[in-house]
Amino acid sequence: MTAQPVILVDTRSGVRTLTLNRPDKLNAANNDLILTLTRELQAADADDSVRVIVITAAGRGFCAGQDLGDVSGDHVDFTHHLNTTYNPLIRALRNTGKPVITAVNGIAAGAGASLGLAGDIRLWAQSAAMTQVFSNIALIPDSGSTWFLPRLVGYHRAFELMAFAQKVTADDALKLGLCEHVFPDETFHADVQAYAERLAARPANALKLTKQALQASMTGTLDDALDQESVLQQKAGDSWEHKEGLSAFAEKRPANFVK
Ligand code: T3D
Repeated sequence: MTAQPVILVDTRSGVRTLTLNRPDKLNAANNDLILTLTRELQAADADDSVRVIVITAAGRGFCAGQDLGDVSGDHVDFTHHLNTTYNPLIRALRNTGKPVITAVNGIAAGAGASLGLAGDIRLWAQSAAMTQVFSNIALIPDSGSTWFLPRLVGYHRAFELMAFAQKVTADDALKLGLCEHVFPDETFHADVQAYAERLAARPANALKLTKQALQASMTGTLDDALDQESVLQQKAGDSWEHKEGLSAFAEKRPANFVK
């Protein structure tokens, strides 16, 4: 029997969808899945036909975190493992200039929760949930959760969610700012595709520069941000996209940002 690919790849209307495909294990992450997803993110970043990247998953789960069947032995070299698997994955996701949508279709646990939080836009299915499950096995949150979560909900709520591995439902995630939209389960993947296609029609260069400015602002001062905006605005203003936007405004028609 041929082994199923751990990541399914599909491209439609400028949207590259990467689907985690270990549904029997709620898409728990083994090395093959993490490294293949990282490579596919880098490939999507390098492909000019791709304007938006979607990460989602097959079956009822999004990602149950580290595949616990793969963890054995008296001493696991966690530092090495994180530095060679999850950390390059989260960096590849954050470093692409293309918008990344994490489309959380079901339970997102442990490193799967971190992956779900790492997108530029987070879309959740109504039955999705997130749990910072790490403390259940006496580990600390990793794969970026200690960075993402307190910035979204504040230090104290992040600590409580982590300490008790509390499950956050989609409705609560929306209130807490852990996702931008919640879609019905029945239409989730179609709704995500439609949303991604709307995003793909937006000006790609301007969005890339916007991501750059926003990400730098997370660690800088207001003065840094003002300086950065003045440099990046020049790059945006010199683009064909900007000329098209101005022409469309003057001609009272929708702008066409897709060449
Ligand atoms: O290695 C390093 O470098 C450190 C990195 C760590 C990163 C991490 O992610 S640590 C956290 C690891 N993940 C977990 O601890 C989560 C374990 N799973 C759960 O707590 C629960 O499964 C869920 C809350 C995610 C979902 O619960 P539920 O009741 O909806 O489903 P279930 O029945 O527990 O799971 C369904 C199947 O998936 C089941 O298999 P079976 O019995 O039907 O054959 C279960 O064993 C499997 N599964 C779920 N999570 C994992 C898993 N198999 C392997 N690894 C998993 N993480």
